[in-house]
Amino acid sequence: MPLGAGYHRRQAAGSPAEIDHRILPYGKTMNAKDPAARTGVEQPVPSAGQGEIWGSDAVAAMLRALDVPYLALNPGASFRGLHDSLVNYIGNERPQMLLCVHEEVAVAIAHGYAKASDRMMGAVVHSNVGLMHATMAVFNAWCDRVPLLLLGATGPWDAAKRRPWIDWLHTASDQGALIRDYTKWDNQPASVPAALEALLRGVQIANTAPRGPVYVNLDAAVQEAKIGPLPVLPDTARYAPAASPEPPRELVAKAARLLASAQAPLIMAGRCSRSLERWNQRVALAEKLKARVVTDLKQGAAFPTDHPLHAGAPGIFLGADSSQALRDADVILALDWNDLAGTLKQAYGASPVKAKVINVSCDMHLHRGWSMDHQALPPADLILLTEPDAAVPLLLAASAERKVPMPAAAKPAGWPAATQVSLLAIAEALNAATAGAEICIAKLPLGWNGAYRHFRHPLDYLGHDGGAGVGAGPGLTVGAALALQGSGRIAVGLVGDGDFLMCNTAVWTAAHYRLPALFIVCNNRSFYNDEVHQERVARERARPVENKWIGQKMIDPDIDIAAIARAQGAEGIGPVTRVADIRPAIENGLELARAGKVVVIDARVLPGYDANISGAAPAAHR
Ligand SMILES: Cc1ncc(C[n+]2csc(CCOP(=O)(O)OP(=O)(O)O)c2C)c(N)n1
Ligand SMILES: [Mg+2]
Repeated sequence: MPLGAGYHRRQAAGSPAEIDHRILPYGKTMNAKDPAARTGVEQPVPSAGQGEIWGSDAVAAMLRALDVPYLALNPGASFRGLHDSLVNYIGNERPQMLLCVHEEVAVAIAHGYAKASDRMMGAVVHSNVGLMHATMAVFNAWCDRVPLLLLGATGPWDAAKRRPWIDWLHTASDQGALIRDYTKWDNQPASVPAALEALLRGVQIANTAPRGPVYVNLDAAVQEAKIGPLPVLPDTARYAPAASPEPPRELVAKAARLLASAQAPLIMAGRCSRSLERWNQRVALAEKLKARVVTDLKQGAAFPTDHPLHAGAPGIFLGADSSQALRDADVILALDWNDLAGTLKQAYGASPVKAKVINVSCDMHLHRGWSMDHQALPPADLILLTEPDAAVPLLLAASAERKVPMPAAAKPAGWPAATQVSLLAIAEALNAATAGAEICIAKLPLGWNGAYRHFRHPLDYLGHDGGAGVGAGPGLTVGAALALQGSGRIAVGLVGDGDFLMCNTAVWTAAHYRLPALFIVCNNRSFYNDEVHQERVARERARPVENKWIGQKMIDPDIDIAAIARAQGAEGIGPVTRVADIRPAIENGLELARAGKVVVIDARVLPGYDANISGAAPAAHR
C-alpha cells in the first residue's frame, strides 16, 4: 500500500520549531509492523488480497498519510464502508479505532488526547443521530480551542441509492448545520478526490491557531463506490498547517519596552501549550521582568504555582490575591487569557482598568455570532495577534531585565487538616499519596480550591472542559490516559458524581484498550452546583431553603459507583466514607493504575464547595 509518512513526522525533519513539540511527545509511536504497538486487543486477521479498491479505502489511506493516530467512534451503517476499510484495508492501525459506548465520550476522548499531547486525533460518528449525541462534546472542544477531526457520514445522498426507511431517516440535507456554529469548518465531499482534499483541508484548518474541531461528512455512496486503483495520495507535507505568525518586530519591541519600564508588571498566563520548553520560557520572561503571574484553573498548567512570582491560587473565577495583583499592576501581559474582560472586571469592578494591557491572542479569528464563548470584549493597548507560544520567546529576547528586587512571595495558603471527607480531605490525601510521583490531573471537580495542589510541569494539570458541559470528565481523563500511555505519568481525573455518571462508559473504553487511569469520583450524591443555585433563589424569594435538594440529589437509592466501575472491567474502590481511608484508597488506586489497571474510587464527599468556585479561601468543610 503506498501510504505516506504523514505531516507530523515530515515537519520534524523540515521543522518549524513552533510545532516540534506536537510530534508524539509522549508514549510510543505506533509501528505498522509491530502488532504489540497497537493499543489493547483488537487486531484483525489479515485480509486476503486487495483486489478491489473502494472509496473508503482511499479515505483510510489518507487518514494514515495524515498521521491521524486514533479514531474514537461508535459504529453506524452510514460509515460501514469506512469501518471496513479501517479494519481490513489498513489493519486497524494508524489510525486505530477506539470503540466508545456513546458518541459524547468518543469526542471527549479525542478532546482529552489533544489537551495532553497538543496533537489532534479523530472521532467518527454515525449520520445525524451519532452527531446529535456528539454535539455537547464538540461544543466543549470548540470552547477549549483543541483540534479535532470529526468524521461523519450520511446518505447515500443520491436518493436512488438509499435503502428504504433507515437510510432516509439518517440522511439530512445539511447535517453539518448541527454543529456549524461551533466548528471551524465542515464539508460534505461528493467524490473520492473531493474527500481527500476535504481531509487535507480539515486537518490543516483544525491545526492552525486558534485550533478547533472540523467536520467532514462522508457520503455513504462515496465510501461504498468501487474506484479502481488507489489514487496517488497528495504529499501531505505540502498541506501542513502554518506555524503561528510572528508579530511585527516593532510591536514586540514596544511591548518589551512597556514591560521593562513598568513599576508592577503582571503576566496573565492563560491558554498555553504543553511544551516544557515554552513553559521554561514563560518562567524566564517572568523572572527577567520580575513580573507577578496569575494562572487560571480553567486552563492547563501554564506557570509553576509555587513560584515566588505566582500571585495567588488559581480559580475558575479570580481569587482575592490574584485580584489584588491585577489591581496593583501597571502593565498587564495577557497570554491568551480566557475571558480577559470578565477577569479584569472581577478585579476592577466598575472602575476603569488603569493598567496598560498587552493582549497576546489570535482568538478573535474564531469569534462569530452564534456562541458567546468569545466572552466580553477586553481593552487592549497593544495586541500581538498570535499564540503565546510564538510571542513569548520574542518578548523574552526583546525585553531588558528589570533590575529590581524580586517581589516578596505570596503567603502560602494554610488551613487545619480535614476532619471530614471533603474536597480538602481528598486533596491532602492525593498530595501525600503522590509526593515525588508524576501524575497528570486531567480534570478537577467543581468547588476545588486552586491552593490545594501545586502544578510544576505543563502536564501536571490539563484544565477544565472548555464549554462547562457536564459529562466531559470521564472522556477527558481517558483521552489523557491514551496520550500518556507508556510515559510513566498516570492520568488522574477528579470528577464530580454528576460528571462521572453522565458519561461513565469511558471507563469501559479505557479498560478495553488497557489504558491505565485513576478516577477519583468526588461523590456528593448530588448535582450540587445547582443546589447552591436553588438556595440562592430560595433566599432571594424568602422560600424554604431546605427544599434545595429536591430534583438535585441522587439518593434513595444511592448509586454504587464502584460497582459501575467493576461492571465495566475496572477496579472499583469504595464507597470511601472516612477521612483515614482516603489516602490508602488513593495509594492503592495509583498502584493498580501503575500496574496497568483502570481504577475508580467512589469518595463520598460532603456537599459543599471549598472554593465557592471562586478561588476564595477554603470555607466550610474540614
Ligand atoms: C450538560 C450539562 N447539563 C447540566 C449542566 C448544569 N450543571 C452545572 S454543574 C452541574 C452539577 C454537576 O454535578 P457534579 O458533577 O456532581 O458536581 P457538583 O455540582 O455536585 O459538585 C450541573 C447539572 C451543565 N453545565 N451541563
Ligand atoms: Mg455532585
